[in-house]
Amino acid sequence: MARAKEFREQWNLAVFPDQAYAPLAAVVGDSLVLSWVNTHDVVVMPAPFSAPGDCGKAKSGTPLPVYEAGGVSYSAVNFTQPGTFYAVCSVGMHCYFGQHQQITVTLL
Ligand SMILES: [Cu+2]
Repeated sequence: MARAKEFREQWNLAVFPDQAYAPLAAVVGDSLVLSWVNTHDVVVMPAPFSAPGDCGKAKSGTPLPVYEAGGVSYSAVNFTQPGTFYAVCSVGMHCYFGQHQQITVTLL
């Protein structure tokens, strides 16, 4: 069995095209840690979700718990089932400014 991966990403605005979050491909058992130092959050939105058109719905997403350590805020999610969903920041216009990522989780 493949060793589970822990993906780690800085969670910030992605205003410019070269900052855009590439879709993340994970398998069940992997996890993702998003960390930031400014005011952000992480909500999970089900597919289909497309930005910027659906950014207005971000407030209806499922928020992930936010933890803090040493001045850094972070959220973590363990992928327990296959599917496609989106991690989105619901603060202000952040989603419109590129703070969203498609995550696809597959079985091994
Ligand atoms: Cu944000």
